[in-house]
Amino acid sequence: APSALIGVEIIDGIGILTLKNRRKLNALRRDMMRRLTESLESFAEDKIRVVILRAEAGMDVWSSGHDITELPRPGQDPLPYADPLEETLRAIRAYPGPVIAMVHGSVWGGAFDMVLSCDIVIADESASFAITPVNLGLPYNTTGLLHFVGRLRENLVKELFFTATPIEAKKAAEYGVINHLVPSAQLETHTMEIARQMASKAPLAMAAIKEQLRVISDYQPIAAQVFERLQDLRRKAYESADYREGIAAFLEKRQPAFKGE
Ligand code: KGA
Repeated sequence: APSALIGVEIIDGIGILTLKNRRKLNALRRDMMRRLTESLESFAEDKIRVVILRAEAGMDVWSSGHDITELPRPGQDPLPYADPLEETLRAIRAYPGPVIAMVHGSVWGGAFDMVLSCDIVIADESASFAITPVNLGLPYNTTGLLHFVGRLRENLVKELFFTATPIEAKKAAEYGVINHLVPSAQLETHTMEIARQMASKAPLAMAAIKEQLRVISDYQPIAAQVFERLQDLRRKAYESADYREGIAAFLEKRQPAFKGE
């Protein structure tokens, strides 16, 4: 059952959402993303003030990112507006209270975007972060790039995207991906402490501040012509043989050979 792949609990008034697709290293399936979005909506209705997003205990991969087997086939935009992962990112960003990412293990692709969409990141030494669309030949979406540029320095964003290589916890903390880097044994208690502290503050003021910050950081006007040019660049990439090759290579468990066409 899809709902079994997402844990939904409320502990001490804190909403806790747990990724539990262990067999596929928490690949972000569509049904899981719908469940996450719905859970955030019901937490908001129940006036849950703070949410923690985590992976099931004992996993060394926090999430392997977008479920690659569910990516729209080559020739179609891989990250359309209505993609369930995109909907979840919007739900996290619009949640009327803090959403804390609690990270143990490696974070890949769209899961990194999800972590950056949270308000605060608390992680241990096992955490690492990679954004990997160039391993697949996948043209990332403009909104997603804005998420990275809004949070991180541009030279780091470029290094991450162009190498698709994970950065380790220490460097991630240094560069501001992680708010608090704590020993593994303290990850849960430290995260709950910060969650409780935030939950004791004035929720309406917090919701207003979060929404203002969201609108300010989303406000990046692009002329229609410019946006259409960017879409053409993206289309050229997702209609290419390389994107087909990138997906095929992952499914066949081999290295891709990219030709630039
Ligand atoms: N989607 C679907 N299945 C996945 C998956 C994914 N993202 N990642 C892993 N799996 C499956 C994998 O096919 C295998 O299935 C199982 O999970 C264990 O993985 O058992 P099966 O049926 O063969 P694996 O590879 O055997 O484990 P590992 O050797 O321990 O390696 C772990 C990592 C995480 C390093 C490896 O699985 C990996 O590289 N996964 C892909 C990571 C990634 O690049 N994700 C980004 C996805 O793209 C994305 O989010 C976007 C939108 N993007 O980047 O633009």
